[in-house]
Amino acid sequence: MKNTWAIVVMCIALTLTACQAAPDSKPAAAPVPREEQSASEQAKAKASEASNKSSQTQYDENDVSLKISFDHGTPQSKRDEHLTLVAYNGEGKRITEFEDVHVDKMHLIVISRDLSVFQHIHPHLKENGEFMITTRFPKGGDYQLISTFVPTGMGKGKPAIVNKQWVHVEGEAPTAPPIQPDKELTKVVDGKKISLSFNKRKAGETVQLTYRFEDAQTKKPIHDLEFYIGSKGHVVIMSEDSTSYIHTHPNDEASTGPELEFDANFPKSGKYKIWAEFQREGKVFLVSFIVNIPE
Ligand SMILES: [Cu+2]
Repeated sequence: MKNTWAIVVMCIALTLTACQAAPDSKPAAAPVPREEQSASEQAKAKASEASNKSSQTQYDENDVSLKISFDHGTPQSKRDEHLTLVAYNGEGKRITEFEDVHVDKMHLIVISRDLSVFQHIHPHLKENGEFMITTRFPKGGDYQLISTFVPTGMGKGKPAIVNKQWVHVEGEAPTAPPIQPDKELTKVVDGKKISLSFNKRKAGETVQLTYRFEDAQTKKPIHDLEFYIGSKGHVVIMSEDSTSYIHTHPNDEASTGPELEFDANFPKSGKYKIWAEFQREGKVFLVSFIVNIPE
């Protein structure tokens, strides 16, 4: 049973990764003129324009759209915001049944444009097909809402739907420090020392990320990581320009530490922020790093 679950988790992980990589790989795969740089730059600009538009119009490549609304109308920072999310099929009919994706029916990732705010929350599904969740935006500004879900009857093996939308949150918006790659990929969180290493850093190829855990005081390796929402770890990656999103899970869900390996494909060179969530002794902990991925 455990094995079956691990395989299911891995399958979902693979489809998620494949699905999320797709929108960003499209511009690169498009027939870009062979000639000078300016032509390819134009193509790039067009592609990014298209992706911006798509987030605003709730476009989804699978014909499924998602309407997100706020009880207060316009969301504001530093107060409870009640969100309602409703999915519609290609004919505009409300979808009411969903499969589990890592235990929950929907995963909602909230990331501010400056990458300083990260939330991974799980809206609750009502019988009428409305997903509801209450959250707080710590400051004003633009946020990307990334919802992952699988409507029932979508067909086996189909990738989960990853819907991305921007929302503007009213309120004071202090400027965040510019995104700077971390010099050292080691941090101490709640008494745990967490290190991240790469087998290589290269855009457009599968790269292996290894997280290592040890007790910050005793230096003893940690061997008792637990499942958190159906996985031993959730790694979410966003490019500096907020267009490339990756969500990946450990290659070996049976591992409990001290190391967990993840595969990821960074579609293009540049700076990325990487958030990772793990659980130990019933407590979830989050660690983030900023890295540079060369060409
Ligand atoms: Cu995950």
